[in-house]
Amino acid sequence: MKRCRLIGAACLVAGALLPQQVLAHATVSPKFTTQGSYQRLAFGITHGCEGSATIEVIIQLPESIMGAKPMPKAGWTVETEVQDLAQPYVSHGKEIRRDVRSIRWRGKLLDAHYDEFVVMTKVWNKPGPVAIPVTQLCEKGRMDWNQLPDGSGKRTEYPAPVLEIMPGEHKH
Ligand SMILES: [Cu+2]
Repeated sequence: MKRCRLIGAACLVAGALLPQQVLAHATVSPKFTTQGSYQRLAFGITHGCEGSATIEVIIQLPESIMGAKPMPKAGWTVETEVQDLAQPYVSHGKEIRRDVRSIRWRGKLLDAHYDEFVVMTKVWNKPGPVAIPVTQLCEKGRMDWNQLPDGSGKRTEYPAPVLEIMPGEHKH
């Protein structure tokens, strides 16, 4: 650390970036929401595949994330995939039997840049953690952010972003 101070600003920057690069991976923001609420989710891509630019971002939505609508993004195409639900639900008085299960953006994000992919959703009326796997395809290579903690307390290499649904009142 003393040596760092002597080297100055460049060292401070490196020190600040390093842990974040190790920990950040693919992220979801916010990390907490309330059961039954409408929630904007922003998925962050913090780096490419070992330096290679990201060209596709695919988000897999579990059934606890309902009525997903991706926000269009300049420079990127977006596609949604709809599937039959195991558990239909009622929204605005209508039974919903099929819902968006994956969203795919195609474009280009350099390793040196950061970007966010935004989805409007409604979370189901039940508290608990929800893992939302993200796949990142690069010009060279891919990364599947789909690992869940194994309970050992060890850090996983490719953790899935996790949204924590908290108990509480929801208003419509
Ligand atoms: Cu990472």
